[in-house]
Order: sequence, then C-alpha cells, then structure tokens
Amino acid sequence: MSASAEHFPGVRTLRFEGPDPKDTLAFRHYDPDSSERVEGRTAREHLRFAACFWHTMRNGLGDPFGAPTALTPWDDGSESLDNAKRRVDAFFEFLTKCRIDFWCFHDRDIAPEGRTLAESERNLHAIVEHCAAHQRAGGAKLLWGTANLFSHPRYASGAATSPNARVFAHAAAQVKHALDATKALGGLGYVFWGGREGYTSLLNTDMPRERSHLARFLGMALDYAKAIDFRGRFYIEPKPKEPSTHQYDADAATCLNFLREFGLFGRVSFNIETNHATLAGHTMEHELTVAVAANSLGSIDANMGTPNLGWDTDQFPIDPSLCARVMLVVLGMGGFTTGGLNFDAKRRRESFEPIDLFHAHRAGMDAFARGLRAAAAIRADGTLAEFVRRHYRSWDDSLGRKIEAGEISLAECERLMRDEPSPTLESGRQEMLEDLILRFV
Ligand code: XLS
Ligand code: NI
Ligand code: NI
Repeated sequence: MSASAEHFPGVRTLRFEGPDPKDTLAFRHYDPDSSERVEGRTAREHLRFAACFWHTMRNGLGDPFGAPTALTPWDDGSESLDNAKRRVDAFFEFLTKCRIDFWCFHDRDIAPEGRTLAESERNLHAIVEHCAAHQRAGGAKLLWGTANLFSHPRYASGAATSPNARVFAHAAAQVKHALDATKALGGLGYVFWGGREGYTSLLNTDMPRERSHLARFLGMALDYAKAIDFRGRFYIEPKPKEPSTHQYDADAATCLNFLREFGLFGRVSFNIETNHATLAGHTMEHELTVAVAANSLGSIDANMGTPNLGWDTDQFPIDPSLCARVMLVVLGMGGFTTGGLNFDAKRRRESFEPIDLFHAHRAGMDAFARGLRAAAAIRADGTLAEFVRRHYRSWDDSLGRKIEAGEISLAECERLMRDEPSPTLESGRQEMLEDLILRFV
C-alpha cells in the first residue's frame, strides 16, 4: 500500500450527530459506534454496509446520450496498474471515511484486462495484493467478488450461455481467476449476475441447451471452490432483463426452479436487488420473501429505482419505509450471516462531485438505520404478526389441520361443506396495516 496522498481532502470521517446535525455529512440515524442492541446485535452488525467498486470508482455517470460527468481527480483515465492502484487507494479512503465496513468488486473494474487471460490474471493479482494490504491495514472487508462477464464484445451473446463453446471456456477461466482473487481477499461470498445470460431473440437461441450450459458453469465453479477450499457462499443475483431482452435468472422463483431442476438447490443462494425486483414486476419484499421461504436469502444489493421508469436506475435507497420493509424480512430470517447491504447504486449524472459519493452513501445508511429501527419496533409491537396469525387461525382448527396434513379428500370436503352456509370472511385491513407500518418509520 502506498503512503498515498489524501484523495478526499477536507472530508473528515463521518460522525453521528443525531437528528439535528450541524454538518450535512453527519449521520442522523446511523451510529456505527453505538453499543445499543436491536434483537441482539448493534446496528452496525445488522446492516453490514458495503460499497461497490464499479459504481463508486468506475462509473463516470455517462448515459446513452451524454458523456461522463464524474470528477475523479485521483484517476488519470489510463489503463495502467498505477492508476488502478490509485483508485483502490481512493476507494479504501472513501470506505474508511464513510464508515463502510465491506466492499464488492468485479475483476475488471479493479484491474485492467490484458491482451491474454494470462496477462489479465497478472494484473488482477497485482491489484488484489494491493487491496489485501489495505484490508490488513484495517480497511473494509470483502463482502463478495464477481467476474464481469458482460462488458467485453466476446460476451455479446452470453458467457456461460454463449453459442460458442470457446467463449464459455474463456468465461470459465475468468471465473477461476475471480474466485482465486475472492478467496485471497477473504471474501464472504461470490456473485453470479448474468446480464448476458439470456437472449435478445429466440430465433437464434437454443434455450434448453443454454440453460443446461449455465447449470454446468455453476457446477464447475462450485467444484473449483471446493478444490481451493473457498468457503464463501455463492449467490445468484436475479434480474429479468437489461442488458438482454430476457435473462434466464429472471426472478427468485425462476432461479429456484433452475437450481432445483439442475440439482443445485441448497448450494447456491441469492443476492436480491431492489431495482431488479421492480424490473421483474415484483416488490422487493416479494423477492426477499420468496428467497427466505426457500432458506436461500444470502445478501442484498440495496438500491431503488424510479417507479415510472422501466430500467435499472440504481439509485441510492433513501426511502426509510422501503428500508423498513426490507429489514422486516431480514430480521424475520434472523439477520444476515455472510451477506450484507451492498449499495449497488450510483449518483445521478448531475451529482458529479466526489463529495456526492459521501452524501449518497450517508443518506442510504441513515435510511437503513431508520428502517432497521422501525422494523424492530414493528416486530416488538407484535400487532402485525398477531394480525396475520389470527387471519389464518381457521387453519389451526381441526379442519384446517387435517387439510394441511393431507388427511382429507376432495370428496370429504364436499360431504362436510355441502349443506353448510357459505363461509364468511374477515377484513384484510390492508389500509390499517399500511398505516401501522408508517407509524413506526
Ligand atoms: C447489474 C447488477 C450488477 C451486479 C454485479 O444490474 O446489479 O451490478 O450486482 O455484477
Ligand atoms: Ni447488483
Ligand atoms: Ni443492478
């Protein structure tokens, strides 16, 4: 690690100042140093915030209509290793000052791609050593690593699902290197997000064959992890579309079917992202609930979208009521183990100053601290859980129990019900419950 210059001069380590701060960069809700416990853990232990290298350091904030706007004084725009190291220095300074305990990366955003895989591996190795030095010096820990299998033109028709077997093999080699890097950095997880694992047109696509290749690819990665004794957890990150028209990992339920179909269930869990959930036509709570029901929620990519837009805007999650609904599910499963809340989020193109990185992450962290507190209060209050329990209480009577246990047939149901008056329902009280949640946020 170079004893480098400060890259964010004038920014002090963020502090907690409470509800009425003098400093706009102070935490109002998230107190990383508080020993106060919520359901057995401090806020810091629950929330396990991570920042991602790709948006924080490599997203120039360009869009399809305009040039990048982000100011990055530490970056000379070159593909040199020195520049890559300087970006890492800036990133770890940012993480420390922003009180973020974890980070995530793609192989190609931390280190430049070489002319051959061998050269790419050497580059990656050099940068991983540099990151490891920062970690050893007390810097953030690695939540998960991943390989970028979607940017290079060779992956235009997919990586694991490419029609070209040599592309598959190239991608497999790249994942081998990314797994070595993740292990070297003590990563707690490894993510598969398949932006190109799908199709743009079915006319040129053999879907069953591509899906089986995807399963083979995952299986090979799991085998390699075992061979090198990488103990991190594997996550699939579902997303229905963008950049491909259709992606095979469309949503949590689709992924569960895929894992079960190919005998991978239980060996791979999920990294669920808010904006991907909404792209899939679901809510984040829906996706989280599906994952938790299958005991498969690993980690979260915490962001949010603009509801009236149809793409992945990856905005910072600053809506405390969304955060409360997320944390209700997370607390319901007993909290994170290997996972955490990774801000897979970027600033708007108009927020281009380095200081905006701090404002954006700080806002997301405070929103989640509020969400955590609200979720814990909702659970302690108990009204919501009690309502649901009572709503289903007929299933605890003898008839309900017998149906659930499979001890009653269609004909028996008919015999029981034929002369009874039509059953009456109780109100679902949706508005009352929605309002109840808001009371705690
Ligand atoms: C893109 C994904 C990506 C993954 C990591 O939409 O969210 O950033 O999190 O490959
Ligand atoms: Ni993501
Ligand atoms: Ni995304």
